Amino acid sequence: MITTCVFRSFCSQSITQSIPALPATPRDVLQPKRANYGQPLALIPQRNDVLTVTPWLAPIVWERTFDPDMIDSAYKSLNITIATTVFAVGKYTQFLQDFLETAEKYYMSGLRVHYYVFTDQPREVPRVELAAGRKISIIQVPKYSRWQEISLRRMEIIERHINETIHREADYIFCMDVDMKFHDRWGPETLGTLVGVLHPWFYEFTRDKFTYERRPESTAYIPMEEGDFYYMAAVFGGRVKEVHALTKKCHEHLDKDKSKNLEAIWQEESHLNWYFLHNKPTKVLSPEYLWDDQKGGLPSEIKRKRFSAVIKNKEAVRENV
Ligand code: 5GW
Ligand code: MN
Repeated sequence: MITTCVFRSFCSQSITQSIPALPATPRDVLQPKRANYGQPLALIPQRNDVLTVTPWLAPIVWERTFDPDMIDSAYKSLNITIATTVFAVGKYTQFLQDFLETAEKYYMSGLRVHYYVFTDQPREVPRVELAAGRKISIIQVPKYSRWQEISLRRMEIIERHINETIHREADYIFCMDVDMKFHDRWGPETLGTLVGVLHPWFYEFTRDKFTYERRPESTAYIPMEEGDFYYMAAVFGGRVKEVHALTKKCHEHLDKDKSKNLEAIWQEESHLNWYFLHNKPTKVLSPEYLWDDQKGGLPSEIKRKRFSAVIKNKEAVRENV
């Protein structure tokens, strides 16, 4: 008994003393303004048809696993900025209008968003009316001669740009493909330290069917008996510092492979999957957040199509292939 008491008084004293040194309330402590929401019931799962938490206890975000009003009210008061990068090189500038217009309608409504458009033709970036608190920066990038370079260089360019400006200008970042449209709410329920999205063509398969890089010589190598999910590279995100670490490591690995004349089977997507296997995402988004219009009708587990790849005429938009 005496030992416990001594320990307690020692403990509380040292906690009191250390309070001034503690950082301010971290941004992921949520303080929603509303009190009158439906009670979460410990014996009633929100979903019984899908996995809603990973084995490392990261939530998997599906419709009905969160209360959108509560999430909105909790994030509104945090005053955060979400950087959003998108590449539009060559003929891909034609996707910008729909991407930006639908983002203004559905993406992070009511929050500060800073779009970074990387393009070889700044004049082709359409003028889209932005809501209050939202802005767009246009960054000129070279037009690479091989199409693979565009996707390979994205990691390097994002890494450099986070270093140069984004780290000062934003709290969170999402990096997205441009051949996409928003169709429904994409809100702050998607924010987390490190965020990956389930690939809409692979979420029903076992790991041996995933198109990971299978050659041991590559830095993206994943053996058959390893792997959690197959993540799609069309979206990844998180806290700016974490995404900087991700792009830095993937860039490093892309260069290392290149020096051995290797190119991973799905370029940066293979490296992203390696990264997420070894650095588990703290939040995983369901394929609601990354659908593909080519998949046609929605299966019953997909209650909402929030963001989806448009059907593109690859011959018409892709040069140098
Ligand atoms: C990509 C593949 C072959 C030839 C060209 C490209 C390409 C990609 C391009 O010419 N310009 C360009 O800006 N990109 C960027 O890379 C776009 O942001 C695009 O969304 C992203 C990934 O390429 P995608 O969307 O063609 O790849 P998939 O796998 O989604 O079809
Ligand atoms: Mn795409």
